[in-house]
Amino acid sequence: MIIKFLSDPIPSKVIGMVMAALFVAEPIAAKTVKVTMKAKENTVVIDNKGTEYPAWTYDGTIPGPVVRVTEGDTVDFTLINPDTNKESHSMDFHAAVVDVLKEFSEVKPGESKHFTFVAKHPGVFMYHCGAATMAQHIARGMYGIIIVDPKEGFSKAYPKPDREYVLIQSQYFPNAKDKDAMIENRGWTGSLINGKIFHYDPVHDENASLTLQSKPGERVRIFFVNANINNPVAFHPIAGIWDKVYIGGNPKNTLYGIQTYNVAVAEASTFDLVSPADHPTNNAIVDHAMGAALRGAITVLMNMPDADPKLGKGNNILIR
Ligand SMILES: [Cu+2]
Repeated sequence: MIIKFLSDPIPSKVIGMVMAALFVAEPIAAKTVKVTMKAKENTVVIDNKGTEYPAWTYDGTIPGPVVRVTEGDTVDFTLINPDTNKESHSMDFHAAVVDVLKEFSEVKPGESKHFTFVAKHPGVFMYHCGAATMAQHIARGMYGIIIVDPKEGFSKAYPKPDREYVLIQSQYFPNAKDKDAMIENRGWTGSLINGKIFHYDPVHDENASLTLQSKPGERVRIFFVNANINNPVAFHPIAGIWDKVYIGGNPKNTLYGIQTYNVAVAEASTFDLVSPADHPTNNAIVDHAMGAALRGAITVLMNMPDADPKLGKGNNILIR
């Protein structure tokens, strides 16, 4: 009977139904993502020539680790504050809807804190330490990004990018103890991009060895966080136009053909850039506020045929 059925010609309608079923996107099952971070009061290097700075960090680096989940996932988070630290620290995920006095409260040295939240809104969000004095805890390095990918996945409105990069900008205050300067916006001498002044800009810094890379014509998606203490960022791709800007990183909030997008303090948004396909080009992705650009907020994106195939993919979206 079965053999007979298989030997019959399969009606084209059945083939059509099977093909349709294959191409209907399965809703992604929500999962629980465990994230553990350790507050560290450690020295980091804040420029390409090796200048050291007494930072406060998540897991030892500025910025902290990239957290990436899908809309609907539960984030199961633990913050460890080792007894070797001097300060209390905390975690404030902007992707969470919880109780500031409970989940986000300070954790003393020698203690740890555990909480969970559901990432209900797709987008890109800042996370940071909220322990007093908050300006100092952020300025000294306790911030990072959480990406909440939309559960619908990619679509015509939110196309699959060829490369993805994280850029997080912050103000550098060389006097790590001067909280008043941080609050009053005095004495900042650098703009950090992913923790370093002119991190990806060999044009303005002879010690810089890294750039962002893509192939001509590729869609490059930038997840950008403004982790400045006080200043907005005029985010602009020199020699390009943002093909799309997803405000807050949510595809439902899409702008088209934007030259400069003003990113508020603690705002994060997603930016798509598509270079000409027929020849190599370069972009300089800047904070067009000159006081920030010339203090370090310039990132070179090279669009060239021999772009490193590993950059902007997998774990290489935040280049260190
Ligand atoms: Cu802290």
